[in-house]
Amino acid sequence: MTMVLTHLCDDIGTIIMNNPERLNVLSSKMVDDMLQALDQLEKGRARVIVIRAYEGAKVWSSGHDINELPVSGRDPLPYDDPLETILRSIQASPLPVIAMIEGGVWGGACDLALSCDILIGSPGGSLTMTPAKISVPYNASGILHFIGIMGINIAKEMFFSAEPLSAERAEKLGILNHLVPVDELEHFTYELAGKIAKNSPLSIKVIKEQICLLAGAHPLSPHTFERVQGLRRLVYDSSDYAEGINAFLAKRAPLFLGE
Ligand code: YZS
Repeated sequence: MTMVLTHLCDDIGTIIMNNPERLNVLSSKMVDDMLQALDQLEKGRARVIVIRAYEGAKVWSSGHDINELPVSGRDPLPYDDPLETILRSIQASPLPVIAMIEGGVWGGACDLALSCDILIGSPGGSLTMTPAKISVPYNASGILHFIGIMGINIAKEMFFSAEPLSAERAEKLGILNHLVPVDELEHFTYELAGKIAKNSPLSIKVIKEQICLLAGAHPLSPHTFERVQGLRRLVYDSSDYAEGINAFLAKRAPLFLGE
């Protein structure tokens, strides 16, 4: 039985985490199903993806399946851990991914939400980082991820206190892009997704990867610099680039072909 529901409508793909009994715990089965859904949507017509929980969820996701954490002596979050795999897949996806968040987000599910490109939450929701609660050291890529998004002091408070960070505070801190009343959350999310879906997929794909590469805050290696230049050339050499300019000048909607 699949743990996710997948939809595609108007070039917007949706992945619904759908395991109410276990509060959308990120078990290896849930992650496998999410990876399949992501792959299917990336290969299809989707131009933007929304990741959400089932309707009315009080818990968006309860994080890594604690039952699957390895017994002592082994790294609880190794590179090939299912949770780490889905985080990298979302970050590396050529499509913009929107996290539509209602309810509580726990542990590794916070990293999952933060791996999305845009986060939209609603009052009453929260983000709680729990490694210190179950004596998990977390991991370098995850910690760097939190520092990069929320700054060192908020990251320390989240990790050290393991206390919920309210959606209201997360929006003030710029962690959430938008805070929307829960009864408007779906409409707001899909309206924004629709606007993104109308723009140049090639340009968005290339800008997303450039942001990811440059946000790494490491000195640019020659390889990274040349990769960034090559990505940019992909777009300004494309017919979409000419189409975008011609459509604007002709005052008509662009027809982007992704090439
Ligand atoms: O008792 P049953 O069998 O019905 O199962 C319960 C919970 O045990 C289960 N469950 C989980 N099972 C495995 N791993 C989880 N993360 C997990 N969360 C929940 O789901 C059934 C319903 O849970 P209840 O506790 O009865 O529900 P409720 O009283 O509404 O409380 C909901 C919360 C989410 C507050 C509560 O379930 C909870 O605190 N769950 C643990 C949340 C957590 O700490 N997640 C982070 C796990 N760790 C990680 O993601 C990383 C390794 S790290 O720690 O590094 O961030």
